[in-house]
Amino acid sequence: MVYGGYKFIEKKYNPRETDLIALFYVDPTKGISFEKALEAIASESSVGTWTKLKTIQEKKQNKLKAKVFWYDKKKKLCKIAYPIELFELSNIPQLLSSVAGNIFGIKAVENLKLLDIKLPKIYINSFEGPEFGIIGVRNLFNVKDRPLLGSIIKPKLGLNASEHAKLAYKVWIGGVDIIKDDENLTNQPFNKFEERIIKSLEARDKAINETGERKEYMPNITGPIDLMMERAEFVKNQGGNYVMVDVVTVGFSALQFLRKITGKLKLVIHAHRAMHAAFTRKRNHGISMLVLAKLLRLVGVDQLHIGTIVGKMEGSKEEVLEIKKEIEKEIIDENIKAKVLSQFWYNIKPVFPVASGGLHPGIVEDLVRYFGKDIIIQMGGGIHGHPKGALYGAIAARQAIDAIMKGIKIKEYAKTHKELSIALKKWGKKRVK
Ligand code: CAP
Ligand code: MG
Repeated sequence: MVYGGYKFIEKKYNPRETDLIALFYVDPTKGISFEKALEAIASESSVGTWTKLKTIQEKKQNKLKAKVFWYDKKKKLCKIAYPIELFELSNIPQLLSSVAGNIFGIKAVENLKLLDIKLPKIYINSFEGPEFGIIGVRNLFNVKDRPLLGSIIKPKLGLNASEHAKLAYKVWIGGVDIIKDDENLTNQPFNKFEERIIKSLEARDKAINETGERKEYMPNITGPIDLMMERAEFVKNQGGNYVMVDVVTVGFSALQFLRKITGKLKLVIHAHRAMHAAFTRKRNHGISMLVLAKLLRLVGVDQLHIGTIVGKMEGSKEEVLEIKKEIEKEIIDENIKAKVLSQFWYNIKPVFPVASGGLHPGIVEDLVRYFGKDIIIQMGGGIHGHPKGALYGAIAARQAIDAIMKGIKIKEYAKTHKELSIALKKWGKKRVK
């Protein structure tokens, strides 16, 4: 089978250590054979086009072209090895333009999903990875062994800066460790960025003094990179230790630049993934959340939303737990059934997984059963929707975590903790649909 003059299927090819390997789900267009579709994908994502070229000798291309070295027609899966010379080290946009670019639009495929990418050591080593990672964040809070508790100020939009800070203070006093802005709150006329940061950090410091616990605030600095740079510096100058970024909407170019800034300023990056589901959600088309999570670990976010299994956002148990493994572990074994390639992470620190979306005190037991204790559990409505208000909601959420840490069933603990008992009366242990 030849496509554009070259043969890309080479089942005898044995990938080199330095090759980058991509795992795809491939659904050929009606009338196109599976092999033809594989040829078209390998060609378009490496060196070829639709016709044979007169501009380069075949021998040279054979060295540089992508090779389809494995495929399973029944499962519609294939592995493609790309010589590392095709990529610019420490340049994620260029990587995506290759293995996640034109190929999604070629007529030879009806559907195409990039499921995983195995990154070679030379590529991994061209990135810094997280500045803090799980250990660095735990040291910041001096909390070594329990899940961290976060809250998102709700409503998403509508409060002014003073109301935002006052609500944050209540939730910190109630027992929450970290408070974040919502993903679409940045600098609106009713809640100006600088005023919110100043007032919220004052509230944070007041809560620290009154509780004796470390508390942190994650301001959303999302915007054009020059603005994000200014905002990161402003947060640092006001005594902040975190920035929150909507990493998909700002894009990898801005994120790679921002990572340099936060490295110098020693700011923790909390990565919100708003818009990811536009391309991760469909089983048979797009780019997996696993690939997105790997690239974000590589660039160096410290905390990343990975899904909840039990909350309001989609994400199966298998998929979410594979993502958790991928951002935490140093060595990942290949598991084709789970559509995961092997991966070494060398000296790239682990990223703190964040579970958020439709969570409330009644499902904290489920969360810890699935995720263990290395998890940041974030509640928006599950705290701000408490019948007795946000302070009670925060107390109830912290009581749920305290119960787990004491090995007491939440229902039992609620008998002697009224804030938790009111939350369970309202939401029970049900999963938000
Ligand atoms: C959660 C949240 C988060 C989502 C993000 C929201 O609020 O603030 O943005 O969890 O989803 O706006 O929905 P609630 P994911 O606690 O009130 O649901 O973590 O899947 O990216
Ligand atoms: Mg949100």
